[in-house]
Amino acid sequence: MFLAKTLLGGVLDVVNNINPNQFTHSNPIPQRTPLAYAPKPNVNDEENQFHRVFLQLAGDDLEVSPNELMEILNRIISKQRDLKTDGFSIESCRSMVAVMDSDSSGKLGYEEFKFLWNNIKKWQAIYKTYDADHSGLISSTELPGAFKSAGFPLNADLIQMITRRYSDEQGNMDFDNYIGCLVRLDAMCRFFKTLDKGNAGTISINIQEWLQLTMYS
Ligand SMILES: [Ca+2]
Ligand SMILES: [Ca+2]
Ligand SMILES: [Ca+2]
Repeated sequence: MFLAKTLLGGVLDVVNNINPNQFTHSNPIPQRTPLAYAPKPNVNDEENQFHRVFLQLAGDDLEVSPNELMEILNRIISKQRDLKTDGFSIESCRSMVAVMDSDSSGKLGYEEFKFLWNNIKKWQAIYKTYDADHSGLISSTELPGAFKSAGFPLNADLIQMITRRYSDEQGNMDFDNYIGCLVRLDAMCRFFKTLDKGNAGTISINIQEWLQLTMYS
């Protein structure tokens, strides 16, 4: 009981001294548009090209499953020599799909996937910029700047907690952990904003909502 209280106290402390309005999370994921799969004449080449790539990756069901996501991400990062990673695990891909799955299909449709993809591209550029010593890893001193640049100016307590969860014993975060962490952080901030309707900085949720949020993530 004492331990539980202490742990909860620690979490509450962390939560109390941050201001959610400082965070610049992504906009809401666009709702599924059934005709979005077919290339449209009025969109640019880049969009059409992305459509084609998506169709290839997604296969017959037109959705990207956690396994398909893992395959794509690992194929791409294996070509990036300046990023250190031990590869995306199926568990981290399941988690990313869960927090991005706005229509609860269990997989990523076109809009959901595009949303995730654009964020990964943006965060990859930040990773390379903030990897000041070119170690291929984000060290504990590089981390605050990188996360701030991604839109999340975290306080020291949160940086410490994130390092404990996502970095190795030397305090280094590799690329797959970094992306997994940011996808989750961004999604959790988005969920918070959705629930914080009056922009008060606090939310009230019941056990059902809490479990839906935390167990499918
Ligand atoms: Ca598929
Ligand atoms: Ca989905
Ligand atoms: Ca580094």
